[in-house]
Amino acid sequence: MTSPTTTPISTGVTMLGLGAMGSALAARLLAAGHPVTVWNRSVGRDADLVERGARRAETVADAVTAQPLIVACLLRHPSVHHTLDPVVAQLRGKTLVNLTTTTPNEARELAAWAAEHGIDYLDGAILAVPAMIGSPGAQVFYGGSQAAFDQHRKVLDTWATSIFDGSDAGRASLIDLAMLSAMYQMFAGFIHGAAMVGSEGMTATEFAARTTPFISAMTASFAGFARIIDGGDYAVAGQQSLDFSDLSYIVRASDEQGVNPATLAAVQALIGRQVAAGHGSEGFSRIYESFRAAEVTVGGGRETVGGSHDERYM
Ligand code: FVH
Repeated sequence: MTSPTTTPISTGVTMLGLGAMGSALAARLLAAGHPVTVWNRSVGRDADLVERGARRAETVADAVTAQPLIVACLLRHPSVHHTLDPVVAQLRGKTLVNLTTTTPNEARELAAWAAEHGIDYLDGAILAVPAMIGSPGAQVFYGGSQAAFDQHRKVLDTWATSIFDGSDAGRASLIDLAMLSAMYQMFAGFIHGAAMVGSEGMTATEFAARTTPFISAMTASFAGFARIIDGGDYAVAGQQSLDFSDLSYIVRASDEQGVNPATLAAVQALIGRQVAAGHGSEGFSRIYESFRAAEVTVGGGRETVGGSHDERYM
């Protein structure tokens, strides 16, 4: 006798926010066979999803009562409160996965708000563009409720590789924004270089072709910098010293070409601060110390010194 087969029940998901990313997430859920309810602040963005099988909710209240798992993919932190505060009573007992980009502290604020109202909260940070959703290169970092992560892992994995970064709801955002900071500063560096050679007629396309292999090779240095930063000894032998890394000649060259050297001048200022403090013979990763806000010991703990931006970092 054969045992009866059971059809796995797919979790029903409500998607709040149907911008480029919310629509991609909802489409992927539909493709994976999940019942999906959709809501968007302004009308007309759900037509394609409804055609593919999503159920349109006319109001946020209708949307959050329709399914056990609520996913928000809105613009910024205020839009989450703007959307969810009026329906907080209906959210009690549900799971909220917030994929809206926020700062770490904003994510923690939302987690505290959710806890106060009996909502299981998971904060997510998406490392992908909409076209990557459902493909192997996409990643989403999560922080907050481990129970929510474990229970809904199957849903989360339809979008991307899911990585749980612990119970601190702000941690996923912190890692995400730190990675974006690295990326944007690299992009700005490339564009500054393109402006330098562009001042004498080289196209950005040619500069990209010349620069890409070099910069790709340079990323291999990250691991070495990281070892020194984590070890805390910036004087380890065999490194290029900060004295050697003086960038003022590149700043001057940029200026001479009529190209704003602001990004590089900022790096030079970080170097200069460490050289002025007597660390010129140490390695480039010493500028890590220039990034850290001044701290004082208060009652056995560390506390950031208040005051203006310049007072804290310069
Ligand atoms: N798109 C991307 O590549 C990035 C990848 C990394 C993660 N981000 C974050 O995802 C959030 C949503 O991004 P998006 O690309 O979907 O953004 P938009 O296409 O601009 O759609 C924004 C949606 O938010 C709704 N919205 C805005 N303000 C409010 C509000 N006050 N109340 C309710 N909803 C609001 C907006 O609605 P509407 O303008 O159509 O009425 C859209 O649905 C975002 O955090 C990225 O940082 C994406």
